[in-house]
Amino acid sequence: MTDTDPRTDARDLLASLGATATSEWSAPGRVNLIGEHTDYNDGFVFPFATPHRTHVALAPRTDGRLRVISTFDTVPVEVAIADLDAIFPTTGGEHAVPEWSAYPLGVAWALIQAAGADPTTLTGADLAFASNVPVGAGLSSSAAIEGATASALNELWSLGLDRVALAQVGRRAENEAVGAPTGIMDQMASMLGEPDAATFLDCRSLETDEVELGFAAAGLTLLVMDTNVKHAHSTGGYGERRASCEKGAQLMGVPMLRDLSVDDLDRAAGILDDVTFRRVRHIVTENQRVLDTVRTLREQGPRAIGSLLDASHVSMRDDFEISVPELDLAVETARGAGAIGARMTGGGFGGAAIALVETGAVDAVAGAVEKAFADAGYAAPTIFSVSPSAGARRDS
Ligand code: GAF
Repeated sequence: MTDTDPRTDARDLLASLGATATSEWSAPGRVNLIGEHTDYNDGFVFPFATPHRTHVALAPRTDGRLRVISTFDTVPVEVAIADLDAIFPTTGGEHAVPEWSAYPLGVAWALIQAAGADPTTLTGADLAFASNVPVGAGLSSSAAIEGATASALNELWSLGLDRVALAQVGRRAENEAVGAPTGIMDQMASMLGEPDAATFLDCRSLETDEVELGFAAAGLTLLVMDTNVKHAHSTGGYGERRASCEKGAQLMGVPMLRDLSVDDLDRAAGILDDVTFRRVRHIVTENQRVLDTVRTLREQGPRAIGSLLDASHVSMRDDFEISVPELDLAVETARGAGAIGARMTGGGFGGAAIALVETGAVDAVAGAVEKAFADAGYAAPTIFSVSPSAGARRDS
């Protein structure tokens, strides 16, 4: 994350390679309002794009090579487009290129695969990246890189893929080039975001509906409380949770946990061991909470969704066990200070929580959370408000 304007930073970085941008692109991070770990179970999610964006400045090359550079690592990485097949797919995060560059280069590889393009015919490019999406905060800095890269190269190479196809390209890069076994939510949110709306996504059909949130009109603000506890989904707990879900579906005799409803939970309790049952219960009830949130928003407005956000957090804390003490403290303190509802957001094991707050109470809630962290001896959280923003786009 840079403090300066990331669009200017990306352009300047490209200039430092001796290249001049012919196009500039950006894609946002995302906040998930509700629906956690449901995406890879073919379920429902309800994210929105953040105002934080990753920018890429692009200059074509004549030699069939891709060179990527970013403000995170100003040593450029250069590969021949024709060699991408030899680098990807990779497994277990073992990259032949530095980890950050596996995101844009993996997207280039996945784009070529998706379009069935002949790599030897494709124009090379220099791509320079800068971002103000917080990294490791559960706000999907990775989908922002993927969305910006996919959009830029899709046009450079005249591939004509639509936004959903570009989201699938981003997910494939993340799964097979970076080695993180994630679902499709983040890439869809980053590609499809619209101001003042969240994307209600059915992860099985990939059908979407943009649902107006109306927070500002209702006098509400959505706060992000980044605990600054960093996480990564290419290692550890994320993959274990995914494996538990697959085990639960198999033992329950369904293709995916999406195919279970709350009416199946009694039967599940008789079949599954305690841990697998609780993992399954989280997914089944979380899917229902997404549906309830969308319906409640439409019928009663945003003030009525607080208890659904709260219940989602409890389910992630107790059943799915992906929260950490810092997230629980942020959520409990925000609620105690008057938030309408609060929950951790994203994959968990660190990252950020969100709180829906009366706009007039923002300072009181933020102050209470900061004080609680100081009292607990935790590093200071980073607290800011977000409003739903536009998805990936060409900026010039
Ligand atoms: C991460 C993943 F990338 C998403 O696909 C999703 O599973 C999320 O964690 C949890 O809801 O952001």
